[in-house]
Amino acid sequence: MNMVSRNTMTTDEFRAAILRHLKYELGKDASHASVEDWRMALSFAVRDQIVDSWFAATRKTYEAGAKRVYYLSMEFLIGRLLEDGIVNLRLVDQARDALAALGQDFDTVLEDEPDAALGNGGLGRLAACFLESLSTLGCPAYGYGIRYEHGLFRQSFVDGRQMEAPETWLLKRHAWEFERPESRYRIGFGGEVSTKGGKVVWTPADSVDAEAYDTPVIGWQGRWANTLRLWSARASDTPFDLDSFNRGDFAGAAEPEALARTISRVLYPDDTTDQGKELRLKQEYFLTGAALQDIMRRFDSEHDDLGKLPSKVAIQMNDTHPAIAGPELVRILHDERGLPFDEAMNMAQACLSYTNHTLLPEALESWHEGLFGKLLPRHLQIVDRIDDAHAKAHPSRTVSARSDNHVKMGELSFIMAHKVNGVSALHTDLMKTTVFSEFHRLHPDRIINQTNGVTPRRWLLSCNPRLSGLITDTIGETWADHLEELKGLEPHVSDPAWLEKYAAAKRANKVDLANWMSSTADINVDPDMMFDVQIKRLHEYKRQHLNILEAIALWQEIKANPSADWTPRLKIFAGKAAPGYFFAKDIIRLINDVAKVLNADVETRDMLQVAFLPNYNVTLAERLIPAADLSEQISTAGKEASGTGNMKFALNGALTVGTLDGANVEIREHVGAENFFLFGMTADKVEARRAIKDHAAQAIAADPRLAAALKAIHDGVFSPDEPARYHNITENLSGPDYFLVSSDFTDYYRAQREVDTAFKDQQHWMTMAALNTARSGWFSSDRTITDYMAQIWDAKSLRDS
Ligand code: B1H
Repeated sequence: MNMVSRNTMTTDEFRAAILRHLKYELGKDASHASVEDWRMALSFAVRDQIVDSWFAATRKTYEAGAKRVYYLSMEFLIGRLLEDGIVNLRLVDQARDALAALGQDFDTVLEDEPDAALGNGGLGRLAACFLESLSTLGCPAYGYGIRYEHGLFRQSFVDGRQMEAPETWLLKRHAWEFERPESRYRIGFGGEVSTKGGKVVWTPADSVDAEAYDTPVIGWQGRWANTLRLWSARASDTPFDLDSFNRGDFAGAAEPEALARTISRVLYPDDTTDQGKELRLKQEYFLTGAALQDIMRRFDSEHDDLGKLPSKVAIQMNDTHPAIAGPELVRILHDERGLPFDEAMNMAQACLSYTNHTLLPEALESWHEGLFGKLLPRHLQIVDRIDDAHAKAHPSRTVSARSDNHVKMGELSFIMAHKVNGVSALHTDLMKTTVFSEFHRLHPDRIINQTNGVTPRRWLLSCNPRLSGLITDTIGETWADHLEELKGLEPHVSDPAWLEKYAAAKRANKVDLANWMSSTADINVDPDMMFDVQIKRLHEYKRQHLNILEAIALWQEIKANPSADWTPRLKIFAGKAAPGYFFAKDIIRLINDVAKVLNADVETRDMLQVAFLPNYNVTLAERLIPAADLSEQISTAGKEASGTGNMKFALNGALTVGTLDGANVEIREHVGAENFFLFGMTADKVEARRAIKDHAAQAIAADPRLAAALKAIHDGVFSPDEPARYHNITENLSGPDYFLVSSDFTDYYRAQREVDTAFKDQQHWMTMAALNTARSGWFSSDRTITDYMAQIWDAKSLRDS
């Protein structure tokens, strides 16, 4: 495989560049350099190449006077950047060889980089994949986010329980960002609104400054690079309080700076639950206010006609978290630039669009008007005018951005966006029929679907070199940015010699993972077991508890009949629970407790083991996905908006056991129903089932396996020191069971036994796996972004192709 070594830089040049940075940037002699020094020197050598491409892209954008896309997101889950840069610049061989010549091991140096965990889960990782695709496609774009000092907490287990520790990614040196002290904006909060000379003036009571840090985002083959601009909070030129300091009040003297900085201190550790906290609203306005000032400054530097704004600026709101962009842009255009209100509103709407990522009622943001008005008094007035204008234009409407003394951010976003998109076909349909049904009636052209995608550079080329090598050997090297070309693998799937190579790549990945687990987590497994993987945030709707219930039921069956022909299986879990989500934390503990009992059971452990790997993050995903045989996508139908892990698994040749939910529906259509293990209730049946008063009890009565598994938990089989530990879980699953775990159990168990049978025929299994790879090309985020560009942003590629 040679596709990764076409960059013109030679190994010798690369080695010289590393040594130069080591000496002059880091002030280290090679004989005394630590792994971190080598990582930094390597990163700087790579960064030099990225910066060249970055400047060229910026120049081209200015020369063309091109429209730019601005992706506003509270989360960018970018993970490690060094390998990404090396892969996209096709410098893998040179980097490996140059380090070897310097006596350093490439993989050890890569491992030293901390994950930038500036996101919770799928929404944040999607933003990162989108940035990479925007660069690969040569679309001029900025990502705007917050430079959190602490990303998502670090998870460990003590006695099976989740412990949270602060994530300190910035304590290690970070090679990728450029501080921009000159790009600093004041963000006001609170204060008064008055009228002066017929103009409305907002005089904030407090303010913080937002200072920019830029990270270049390199696209495939280094043909283009965009910017991720993250804002860091600083005290607004409050001079250091020397008087306090001189009086000995050292803490008091530093207080304004410390207070200001809290805004960018920490990422909200929440996924699909509403926090409703003042600091969160402050963070949202901090990001959005800074981004919009920056956007307007850049626009003004190039154009004098404000009317051109919608043809030069496309602003995407990643969920409602930056939805204050609507009223803020209206405020700028009306209050500051003097456009009549209606014109300001229309112009803002022409620039703005909104992606909805969830229909879960608890995740739909809404702010009490007291809090909202206290922090953003002018914006509250503007929201009311926006809502009035919408009401006037649609007198029959009953929906509103203002109800129950709240500002409803979903409704506000809908009104202020020219396009609103869902993230999978099913999710978009549900938007039209449920949460946004009335809006959809009023604005039938506004809601469109943009099924999510993932970048194949990180999620295949880089994380799975064995499979990538085989693909390149088979169909040539252009698939990495034309992922539909994977279809070209299909004719080879029926060739036993080729299939053997495919299987060998998977097996070698499993051996790597098994070795890694045995050295880091003391988990010893046979790589020929089926690797059955569920990795995602912990949430009842994602139903990790359904998975562990099935493990318990299977264990009981194996014990009852140990000599039957079982298919050996390792169930791997990873994922974090929001710190305040106690039920989810109980599920983690239960899985760990079950793992302890099952893995110690000499009678069954060759057939079934369970492992919960701590501190799930992007890097762990990159390790697990290439080694997976089975992908668990088992959410209650209608609840998972899309999922993106499901796409990564299919692309890497794991078969899915899943419900008809989110993008699973489209994955199944693409890979073929015969290459997908379907189970469970469909979204349209869920409500009727829930309406049955004793649905869980009925399901339990009808399935002795389910009853026995629940009883084992209830009796303390997995928590003998505290038998009642999981009664909250068993009572939930036998009573309200909102997420229909019990009702879906029987069919899930059936599907899993089908999986067992299929896995026994490895030739057929590998055929199905290879077909999953061959048919997953559509799930590239290049496809998604191409569609956003055409259907939402009206943006053009400037890349030379
Ligand atoms: C998704 C979120 C989310 N949907 C609130 N909503 C958050 C909501 O911190 N918060 O307050 C954070 C995140 N995340 C996910 O988006 C969906 O659940 C997935 O199904 C989807 O694939 C992903 C990307 O579209």
